[in-house]
Amino acid sequence: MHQVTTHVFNKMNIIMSQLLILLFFGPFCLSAPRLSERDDCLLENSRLRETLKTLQDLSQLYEFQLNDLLGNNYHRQISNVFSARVPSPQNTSLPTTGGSLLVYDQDCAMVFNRGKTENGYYRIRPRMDKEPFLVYCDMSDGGGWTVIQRRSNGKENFFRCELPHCRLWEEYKEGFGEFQSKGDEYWLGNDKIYDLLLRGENSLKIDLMDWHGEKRYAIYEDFQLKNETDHYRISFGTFSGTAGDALSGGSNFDQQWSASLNGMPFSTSDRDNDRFLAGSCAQESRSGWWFNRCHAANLNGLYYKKGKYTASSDNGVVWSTWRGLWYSLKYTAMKIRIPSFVDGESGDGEAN
Ligand SMILES: [Ca+2]
Repeated sequence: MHQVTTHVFNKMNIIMSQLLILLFFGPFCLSAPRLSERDDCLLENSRLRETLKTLQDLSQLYEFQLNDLLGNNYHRQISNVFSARVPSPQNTSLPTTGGSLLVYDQDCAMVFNRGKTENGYYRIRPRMDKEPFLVYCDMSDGGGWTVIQRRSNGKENFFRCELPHCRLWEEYKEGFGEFQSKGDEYWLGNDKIYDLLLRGENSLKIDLMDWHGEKRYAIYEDFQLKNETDHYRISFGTFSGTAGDALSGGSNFDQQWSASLNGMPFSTSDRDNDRFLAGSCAQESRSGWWFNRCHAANLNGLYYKKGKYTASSDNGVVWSTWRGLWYSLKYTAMKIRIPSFVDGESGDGEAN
């Protein structure tokens, strides 16, 4: 705790000195005489103003962190997810010259770092060469979580197959669902998730709730996807949480051999990339997901409006290490964030 507080203090001092330098030397260009130099100065001033704004935002963030560290005793140092890492100013991409003044945040952490700490839908743009898009930002749990998947009421069909033209792969690639109100369900889209994760190390947190309102969560460090050529192959690091490590297939070796999703490609009913030779996991599990032979977790499965269900295969919204394969959950959210600093003791997310 002491080390982290000192770290934040040091960061604040650096930020403050950078701010002072900018305030002293920023405006000198305004008196530049010749046109080309004047243009250069205007550009330089514009750049400095953006840097100043970024530093002010970071200063505000560090102040928030410091207050939080001083005021709370629940910070944990075991996991990287809770270590004191925030983007440094030099890593923050700044607009270049002229052009559109509309600058989008690259993810919900950047939205949060700019002081927008309300839950809700925000337009983000992880890549400048692609269009911005709406996403739900979960500002609880320390804030800044970009939500890539939500289930809460069963209104959205996650088995998007209308015969004879199943376009499941394309649907999961592009994303689907509603992006308006808090309860809306969606899959953000494999390309967008890939672009978000490409920007650096990310943690995945999965919030779950059953039909009695009981909540659990699972955190995976270093969550990554490969690109479409490699079928959005998934990988993840250390697990922590209260729901059990279902993405790794469960506790014993046999289960892990058939159900660990680490290193598995994404499958849909029109693209069978699983290891189940006799059939299609995605078809059986009514889902687009990463499958082995087949799974111990399938959060894109069929939404049953009750907990326990019966079916020819385990095709519900399943997290087997908590409620088993034959219990379909009421609420799920998958959210990603750069390793950051704050964690609420409950860790339950904002399941409604
Ligand atoms: Ca197969």
